[in-house]
Amino acid sequence: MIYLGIDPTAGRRPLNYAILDSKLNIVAEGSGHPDDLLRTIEPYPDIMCAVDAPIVPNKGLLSDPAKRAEVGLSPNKITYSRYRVCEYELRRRGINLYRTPAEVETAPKWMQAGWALYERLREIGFETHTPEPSASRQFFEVHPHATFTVRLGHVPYRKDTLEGRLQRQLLLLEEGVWKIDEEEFTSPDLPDGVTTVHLDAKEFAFEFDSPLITSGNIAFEMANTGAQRHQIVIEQVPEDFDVKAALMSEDEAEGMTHIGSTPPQEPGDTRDIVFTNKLPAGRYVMLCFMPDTDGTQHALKGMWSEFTIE
Ligand SMILES: [Cu+2]
Repeated sequence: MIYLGIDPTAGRRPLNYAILDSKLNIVAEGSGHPDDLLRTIEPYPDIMCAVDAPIVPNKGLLSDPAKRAEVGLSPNKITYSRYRVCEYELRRRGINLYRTPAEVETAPKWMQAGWALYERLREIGFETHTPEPSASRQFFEVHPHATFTVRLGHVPYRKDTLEGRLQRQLLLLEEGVWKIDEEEFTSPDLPDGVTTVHLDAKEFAFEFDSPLITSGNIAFEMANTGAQRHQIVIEQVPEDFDVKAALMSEDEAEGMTHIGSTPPQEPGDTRDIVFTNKLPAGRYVMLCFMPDTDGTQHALKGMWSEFTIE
């Protein structure tokens, strides 16, 4: 069995996709035309496929008084009458998403790309997923924002913000549903000439001896001395970068350069953080985006620090 995720778009390459094997390792990812994708998946008899697009145009069920009564809407009003039932169910739970029209021609281009794709998949034996499946190739509709909201237990930050990306990546990492194959967490010996800076991570601060950071030839020896799990994310930022404002903002922070990050560290853990390349002169911020018991990210509770390399 392989797992295939597809995101239809309105762009020149009408879909993005990723394929995971049965052990959830990424075996392929890319973008292109349905033809390219169908060639790629041809060798696999068993495929579970999730598509980020409505599976059918709107059937108008919510304009039927009986159906409206059944889902708790006032039968003779028109609220939500232009939404699909699933869209109404998500929206009334605070999860906003697109509205799927009834007419194919008036639908956004990416939805049309989605319907064309579902059709192509049907032609090669895919059937809609059911709880007791008979087909070995199945697809279903997903709405990733809804999935992340349910898994996290709250609505995440927008996906185009740094915080939002990290929330999603951490969730995937923690639930073990995604493995990053090109990153390896090893314990290499420290190269010569490297100054090791001890770093305590606890609720909710990083503590380290900043005068020790005299050049970019450094390594951190991070110890989680707190009671919760912590991580360190290091970003290089411009001289005039307002870290607090960036953390509070819904918009994507501009000018940050990602240097590296650790996976979540358990209380009591110690980890050496070694940089492959000597850090260039500049201003750096370290942050922890692990969630507190109330779901707030540690960085928002003050778990961030900065250092400068001359
Ligand atoms: Cu933390």
